[in-house]
Amino acid sequence: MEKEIVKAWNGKRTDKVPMWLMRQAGRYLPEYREVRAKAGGFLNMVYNPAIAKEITLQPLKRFDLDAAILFSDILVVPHALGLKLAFMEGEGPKLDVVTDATRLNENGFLDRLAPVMDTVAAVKADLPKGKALIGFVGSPWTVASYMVHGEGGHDFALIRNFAKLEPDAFQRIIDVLVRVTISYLDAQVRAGAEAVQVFESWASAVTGDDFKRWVVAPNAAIVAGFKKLHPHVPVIGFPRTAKTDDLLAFDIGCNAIGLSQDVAPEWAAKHLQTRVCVQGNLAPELLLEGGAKMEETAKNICLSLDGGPFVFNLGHGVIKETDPSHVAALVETVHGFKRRALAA
Ligand code: 1CP
Repeated sequence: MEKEIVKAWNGKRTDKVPMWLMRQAGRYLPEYREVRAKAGGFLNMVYNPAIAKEITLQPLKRFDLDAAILFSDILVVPHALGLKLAFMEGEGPKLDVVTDATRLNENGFLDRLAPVMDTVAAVKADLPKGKALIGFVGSPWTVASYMVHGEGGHDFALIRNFAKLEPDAFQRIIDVLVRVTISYLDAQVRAGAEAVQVFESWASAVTGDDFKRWVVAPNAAIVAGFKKLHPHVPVIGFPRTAKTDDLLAFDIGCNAIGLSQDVAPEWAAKHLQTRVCVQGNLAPELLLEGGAKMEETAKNICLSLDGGPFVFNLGHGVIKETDPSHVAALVETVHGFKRRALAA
């Protein structure tokens, strides 16, 4: 039987509103912090299937969420292409700087990610009944922003400049990322992922024609390549903070579109939900705050998107200072939401 959340991603309006939360596994959970302290570093967790499996399942032990998302990171892709990667406590990721695609080593790419696929298979084997497993990747533009800058928390000046001054060299890097991303998504699905999310977290760093070339085109190529291999596995696109015109241009064959909190749900109901499932979009700051305002806003999002296929989520990841009891209250609010009967 098709799981409820998978049905929703596939475009059906479900009886209840299914939900998961970006960064649902992570530093706001004391059990995550405990494992992290013992593991001695983020990458030690990501490449250890027993630990990564435990962390992936931690939020489902506490909360009645409808899906688990693989515990990993978007930067394992450049790492598996041979770039040095480190996650410094409190500083975010550091990566070798690359502006020349010939430095990327595609040979053995998937072999180096074998532990991640082992995690997927191990989680799948132990997944509670009715829950789905989400695999994911970062989109080429977002991943390339870390490769060109060598770190997170940057201002996109270097990548914008590089794309403008050396579009052919930049295109070659994007082309490698498109290719390996399709094979990595394929491997995650073969290992057991039931849906995949493509994170274009930095979509709003480009607009207009640049958005079309560096955001829309590579994502469209990934979705098309993936759909050839897995026509029935839902793809969720997440072009975070893209402007509404750009969001419309992002209609590239994804089954669902994830929305950040800056998009009005009423707008999405009218312009997106008629064609795709909509996923989103409570502000993580409201989850941090908790209480009546969070619950009212969550209900209003459910009401606005009640007319079609809908999966509840945040507009971005859970903030690390969030009290886990707020997550429990949010799950109760969303799952308690009564959808209206639609005229047949
Ligand atoms: O414990 C720690 O200190 C590490 C914090 C952390 C975690 C928990 C990082 C470092 N990555 C992750 C896990 C992670 N990353 C997941 C796991 C599944 C889940 O959602 O529960 C996922 C899907 C990601 C994806 C990811 N990594 C994105 C896309 C989503 C988003 O948040 O926009 C991005 C941009 C990254 C890069 C990254 N990894 C980690 C950090 C701190 C960052 C952001 C750096 C920056 O600000 O530029």
